[in-house]
Amino acid sequence: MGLPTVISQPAKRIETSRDLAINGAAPAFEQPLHVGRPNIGARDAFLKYVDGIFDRRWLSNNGPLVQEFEHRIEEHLGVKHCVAMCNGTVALEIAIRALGLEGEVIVPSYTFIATAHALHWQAITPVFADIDPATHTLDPEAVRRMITPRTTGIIGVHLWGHPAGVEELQAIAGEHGLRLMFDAAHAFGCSYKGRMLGNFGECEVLSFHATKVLNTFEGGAVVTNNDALAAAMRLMRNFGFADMDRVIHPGTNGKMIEIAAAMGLANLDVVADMIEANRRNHQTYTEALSGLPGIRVLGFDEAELSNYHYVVMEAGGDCPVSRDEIIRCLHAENILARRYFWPGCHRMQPYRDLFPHAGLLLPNTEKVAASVVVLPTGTTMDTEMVQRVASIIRVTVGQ
Ligand code: T4K
Repeated sequence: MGLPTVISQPAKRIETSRDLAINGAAPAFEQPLHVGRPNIGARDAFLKYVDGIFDRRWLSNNGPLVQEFEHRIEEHLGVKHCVAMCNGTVALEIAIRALGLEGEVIVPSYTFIATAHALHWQAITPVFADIDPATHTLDPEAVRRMITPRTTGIIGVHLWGHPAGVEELQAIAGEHGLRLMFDAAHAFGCSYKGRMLGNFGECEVLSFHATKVLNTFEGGAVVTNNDALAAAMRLMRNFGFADMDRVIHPGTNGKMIEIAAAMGLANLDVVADMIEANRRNHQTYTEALSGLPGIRVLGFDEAELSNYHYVVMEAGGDCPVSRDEIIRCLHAENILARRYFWPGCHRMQPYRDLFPHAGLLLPNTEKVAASVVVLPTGTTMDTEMVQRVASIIRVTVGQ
């Protein structure tokens, strides 16, 4: 799609990248606005925890702060076990292994690549099922169509913090004797029917990566209400050691370190404020971008708790400019919006070579992946900044 809409409205062009090209003006924002700028909470509390780490000289291996962090997460989510790990990807790998998944496992292609890689890394075939374009999460009917005699499990992804068809997937898993787990990397602080995500399926995997609503620099966890599963994962994250000298299971090094737990604890104290900042920004974007042709900001169910951590805008249908043109304009203004999770895992390696025709079964994935723009939010963005970003988008689409 070309550029004529905006160019025909000179009074509104003042801040767009087209003007940069035309008159060399400075970008609208001097410093880049990032999607995923880390939330840094209670700095003094964090530094106090760090002093304690140095005083104790206990840096890793199931230290006291990791244990405290696990208890705080269990309380927060109302879940029986939190097994903290070094990152969300290793947490996925360990959960998959602890559940005994093998053969084929059904996952969405529209997710971060780690969901698929955690399977492939363990010689399990990720089978990509299509998504519901309204929520961007697995379409249960599409999941049914992908079941084969080799299928052993389903991994639903609560993408952007939207619950992933929890009851429908549970029913399918029950009917076919499949194991069900969730990738809840985006979903800390979100609920489904009044219960916190983290309590569904056989286990759920959280990410506490720097870019997530609650961060531990790098980190992750598996949460579960299943005692035996939690015990198996505790062994697996620590090389299979049952005690000082006794290894009773294959394992890896998936441990969270003390400094990461310190960051998590300090951030947990103020995570409600972070979520409130996200909610405000999301509302401002939604209002400021309403009524634009072909533009939709994904909403959240206001009856549930949500972390509002991703502001996801779709540009499609009768939008007069393409998604990529919008991204180009925003980047020229130093607004580093992202095309998550374009082009879909099935178009990334090794899956692209393994399943060259997968796209034929994934029409919604292809359409959504081609239309999403994820916008900057979080505690580093205030209402005025959000309004400026939105006004640049309005001008870019010619309104
Ligand atoms: N499942 C799902 C559904 C996931 O989304 C993820 C991770 C996982 C599983 C795996 O969990 P982890 O193993 O990561 O715990 C980022 C994150 O690295 C990744 O954690 C996240 N999903 C994914 C959605 O986003 P990129 O490729 O976007 O990272 P990058 O380096 O481009 O950073 C994003 C933006 O944040 C940049 O504009 C820069 C800014 N940034 C980043 C960092 C790390 C900062 O300003 N400061 C920072 O410290 O993947």
